Amino acid sequence: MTTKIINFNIKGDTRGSLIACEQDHNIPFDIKRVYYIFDTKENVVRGKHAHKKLEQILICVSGSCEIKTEESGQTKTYLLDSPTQGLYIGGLVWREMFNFSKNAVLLVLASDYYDETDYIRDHQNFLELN
Ligand code: T46
Repeated sequence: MTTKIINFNIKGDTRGSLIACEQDHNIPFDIKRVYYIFDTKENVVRGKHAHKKLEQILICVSGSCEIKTEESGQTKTYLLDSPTQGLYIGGLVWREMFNFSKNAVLLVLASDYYDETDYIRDHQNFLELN
């Protein structure tokens, strides 16, 4: 299985909450890139691709969104609505992100730099490799 929810430890005190993401501690890969997705319009579906090698953790640090994953003929839908949870996606997994709330900010930690050659954007091609 190459998708799983990671629950982060909260460093909370009377002032509020803080979560630290640390490579090799609560993040199971070296973090080479961080990006975030925000201001996604209503009814938009993002993603619609798989990666050959990239590992990522998706954290909805504000608002909510849903992630549909597909691998080995199985689909799962995850609701990300808390900054205390991350969705790990590794390997050959088709992913679609949808139902973004107005204030949604999806933070992504990635194991490698941006590389278009690592993307599989054709679903039929993905099914043949999966
Ligand atoms: C993924 C999901 C969760 C860059 O120039 N650098 C980057 O690091 C990224 C991620 C994208 N871009 C460019 C490429 C496109 O021109 O930004 C534009 C939007 O990227 P894309 O259409 O791939 O975005 P999403 O939201 O469909 O997918 C992204 C990631 O690309 C992908 O790896 O797994 O978020």
